[in-house]
This record gives sequence, structure tokens and C-alpha cells, in this order.
Amino acid sequence: MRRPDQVLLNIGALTNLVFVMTDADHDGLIGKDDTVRLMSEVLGLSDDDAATAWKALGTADAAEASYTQCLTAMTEFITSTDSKAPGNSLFGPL
Ligand SMILES: [Ca+2]
Repeated sequence: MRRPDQVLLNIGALTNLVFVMTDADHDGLIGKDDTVRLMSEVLGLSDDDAATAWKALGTADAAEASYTQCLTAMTEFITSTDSKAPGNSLFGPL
């Protein structure tokens, strides 16, 4: 059984990695186009699945997402047992 504090550390580390890879201009926001491209090129998602992954961030802004939104979606991806939870689409369909 994993320790909860280790799970939280892993969520933070994974979020940091994805965010740093995507936020090329270091302004604290990631753009939809860069995120969709990362999901397509690195994870091999189709354009439709990459667009669904972007929606998993739950941003009201159609073009950019914050670190907090990424952390929230990543936490949901790692911890939620609800297959319909938006964060569970963060890396494409389950
Ligand atoms: Ca940026």
C-alpha cells in the first residue's frame, strides 16, 4: 500500500514535469495548442483525444490553463475512481 504523502509527492512531481515541458515561455500558463501538440507528439494521442485531454483541465479559458488547474486534473487522474471524472481523460481515454 502506498503512503498518502508519497502519492501527493508523485502527483506534484508529475504535474511539475508536464507543466515545465509545456510552459515554454515560463509565464505560469500553458496554451491549448502547445498542450494538444505535447499530448499528440509525446503520448501519441489522436487529435480528438488530445482535445479531450485539454478539456480535462477544466479551464474556463479556451486558450490557456494555470498550474493549479493542471494540479487539480492530475490529482483527479491519480486519485479518482470515477471513470467519468474529467481528470481521468487527462492522458486520453481510459
Ligand atoms: Ca506559457
